[in-house]
Amino acid sequence: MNDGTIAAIATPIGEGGIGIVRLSGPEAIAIADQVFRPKQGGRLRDQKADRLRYGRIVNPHSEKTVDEGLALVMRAPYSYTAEDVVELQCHGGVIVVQEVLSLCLNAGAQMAEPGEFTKRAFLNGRLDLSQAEAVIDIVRSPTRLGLEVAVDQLEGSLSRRIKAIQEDLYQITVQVEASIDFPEDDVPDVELQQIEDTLTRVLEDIGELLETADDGKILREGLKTVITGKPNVGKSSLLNTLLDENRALVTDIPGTTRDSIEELVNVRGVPLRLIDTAGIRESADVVERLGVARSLDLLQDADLVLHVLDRSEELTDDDFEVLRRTSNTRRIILINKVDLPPLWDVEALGDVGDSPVLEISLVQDKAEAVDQLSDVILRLSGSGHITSSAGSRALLTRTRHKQALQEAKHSLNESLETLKKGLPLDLIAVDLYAALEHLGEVTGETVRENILDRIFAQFCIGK
Ligand SMILES: Nc1nc2c(ncn2[C@@H]2O[C@H](COP(=O)(O)OP(=O)(O)OP(=O)(O)O)[C@@H](O)[C@H]2O)c(=O)[nH]1
Ligand SMILES: [Mg+2]
Repeated sequence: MNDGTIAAIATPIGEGGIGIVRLSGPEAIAIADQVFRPKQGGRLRDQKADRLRYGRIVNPHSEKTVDEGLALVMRAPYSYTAEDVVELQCHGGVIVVQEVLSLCLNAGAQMAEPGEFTKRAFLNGRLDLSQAEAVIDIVRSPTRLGLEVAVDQLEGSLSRRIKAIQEDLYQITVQVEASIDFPEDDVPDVELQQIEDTLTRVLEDIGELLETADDGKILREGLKTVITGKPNVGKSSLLNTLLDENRALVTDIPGTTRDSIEELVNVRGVPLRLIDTAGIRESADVVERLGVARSLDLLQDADLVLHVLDRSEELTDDDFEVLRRTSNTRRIILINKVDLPPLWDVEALGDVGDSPVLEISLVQDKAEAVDQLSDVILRLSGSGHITSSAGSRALLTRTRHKQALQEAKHSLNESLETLKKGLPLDLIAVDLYAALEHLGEVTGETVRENILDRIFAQFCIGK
């Protein structure tokens, strides 16, 4: 797949200052020469690299001008893909950019697959796999902190950690291989102890990395936070308050919210995917029942639940039903409407486990409510420390990384067991190689083609 020349629109479709069509591959410059006429004459293929040329983009059959624009030539290996790359910059309009792309395709380029530019950068050895993944994380990053982590990863923070672990394992492998070659020699005890120490240290390193997986996932995807409670308790008011805009309808009619609404909120650097849901109650209304069913589904895979209760109304079975359903989830209980005369107090809730309980008003003191809630969210999401140290360390940002490291850990635990049982050294070789292979999956050394396709399919076309 890596030998053709690909083309794609690299800028978002819509009106903008400029639109860019990007070409990459051996014929990139020749194709650009077919459709681009430099104002000063000559051809792109004869010019020095890394120079912008002003000129006309034309239909080569009629020489008719499609737009005026600039051409930027980058020669292999000094480009994003490490291949010859040309960027044709024209005016940023929906039709004009598509016209320029068509010209390139007619001149012999193939339409790029999603993520194909980055995939080529990986296949050509310019980025490893975790760095390529960081590219999409940079584009999608929901907060500045997430961006910092992604940029670190692009610069190799995770790759370096993995490589260091691999180095240690290679060292052991060499020792083990040596003992296999000379089976009659007894391996000295010192050496066995050394191997055991290194294995233990590597396991600790892997354990440390695995501990970062939750933070990494939160920073990349956001903490899935579901606001729940019976109707009219103030769930939509809470969404609006945290968003600081009137996103959801708020009325004093119970059952106002029918469908769930999701918005991204930045709580002191921690991204929350905040979801307002329909109030949970028994209802005869078909639409409301569908909304309630959806709310219950959302509760199933929430990372965090914000359970809102109304202190100015008697507690009902619906309140206790929601408490029961969320008892095994990380949750915060928000006793709302404390500006109104109370009809019950915290004790009435019974045992709520270790869920923090806050008393708030979303009408009288919004800022105070947001402050209190932010403190608790930071503490509870286990991400208070993310904000202080995320930029300075490697984080596992994907389930893929986590799985690979868990498998590596498993193999290494096996080899440690074998070693401790005093069994022949060559028995641990298999597990060592398995661990090395799993570690290589993170950086893409040992990853299979179908996995690669899945990873790059998440990218947009032109990236
Ligand atoms: N006095 C007082 N009223 C509040 C407070 N929070 C919300 N309300 C009012 O309570 C009513 C219901 O608020 P919503 O935010 O729509 O409640 P909800 O839980 O989303 O309701 P449903 O969508 O019907 O499930 C509105 O009239 C709000 O203005 C509060 O802290 N104090
Ligand atoms: Mg609502």
